Amino acid sequence: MTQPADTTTSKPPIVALHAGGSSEKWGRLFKEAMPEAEVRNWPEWGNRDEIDYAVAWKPPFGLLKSCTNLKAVFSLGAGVDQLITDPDFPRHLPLVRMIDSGLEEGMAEFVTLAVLSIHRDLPAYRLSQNSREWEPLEQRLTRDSRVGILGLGKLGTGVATALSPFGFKLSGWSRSPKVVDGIECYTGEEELPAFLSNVDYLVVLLPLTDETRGLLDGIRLAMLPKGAAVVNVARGPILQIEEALPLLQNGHLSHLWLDVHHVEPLPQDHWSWAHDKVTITPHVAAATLPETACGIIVSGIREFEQGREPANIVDLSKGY
Ligand code: NDP
Ligand code: OXD
Repeated sequence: MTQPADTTTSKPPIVALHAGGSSEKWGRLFKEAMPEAEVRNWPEWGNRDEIDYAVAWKPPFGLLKSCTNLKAVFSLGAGVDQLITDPDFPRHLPLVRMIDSGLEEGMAEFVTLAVLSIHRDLPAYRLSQNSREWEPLEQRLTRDSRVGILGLGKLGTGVATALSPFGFKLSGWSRSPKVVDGIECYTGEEELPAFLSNVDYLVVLLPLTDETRGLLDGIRLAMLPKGAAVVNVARGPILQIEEALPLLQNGHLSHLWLDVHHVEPLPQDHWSWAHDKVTITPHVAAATLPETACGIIVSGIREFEQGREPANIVDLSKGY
């Protein structure tokens, strides 16, 4: 456990943002939500020793270490691998991850879209359209189709809730045992083969950790029933994409929907761009929107300032 820093000072906090994309909007909304703070937007971080809180998505390695008096780091993502893989990440500090209704809604929407698209053969119809072929395919019932969610956390359970009204058979896999109404729950490595062998559409929503990196190798993917599809919206390195290729080629896997990739942006020359059985999206399943997320971070900073710890502190020993 991290110790709450001595944060009970009267000095207004200095908050440094490294938001990537819409940083101007983040800066503006942050200043509105926390007028008492001094908000510094990257690259204008000024004297780094003065910074109290860093709020970041994917800062350059070493940047956080150079802020010597930080009280806490806030991840702009639900995942934190992009921060803690920095060998110089200040591991003694509390790291707060993003849990936000906007993110949960976005993910539920996106995975529903992906699963329904595959279930209703949209990728195949796109190919037929490209070659002007009128080729109706046999429709399957949702109640005969099984969706398995790897990772039954905040986003995984939200996805299950969104898919439930469609009538799919739902299952999930997590590290600790769970009982969730309407979801057949599997736990731990020993139950992974049983879980995989009962899944037609596999949704990957695990954090990237030492335990999950490369988890979906050729052997585990082959445990899926013939014709299964995989939707990876977690992190690229969880799926061993080169080991998935032969299974796509021999028809064991029917489709891969890849929102996340080993290298992002996905290199121009990667085979997956042009594969008929692969849908590529550019890591857009669920964005952290400043409109909903700013207030959450500000509340977290205020908790620290009052000598308390906010919820959602990452357990660095588990990596998520
Ligand atoms: P949570 O921490 O809430 O949930 C993670 C789930 O994975 C938990 O159920 C956890 O089990 C399970 N898990 C972790 N390690 C293991 C393991 N070794 N074996 C079995 N189960 C394991 O995370 P979120 O749901 O908030 O987010 C999931 C991931 O989604 C993020 O880490 C991020 O990588 C990705 N993401 C992708 C986005 C995109 O746009 N593509 C957007 C947002 C997030 P337990 O419940 O027992 O702890
Ligand atoms: C996240 C992401 O982790 O957007 O939030 O990938």
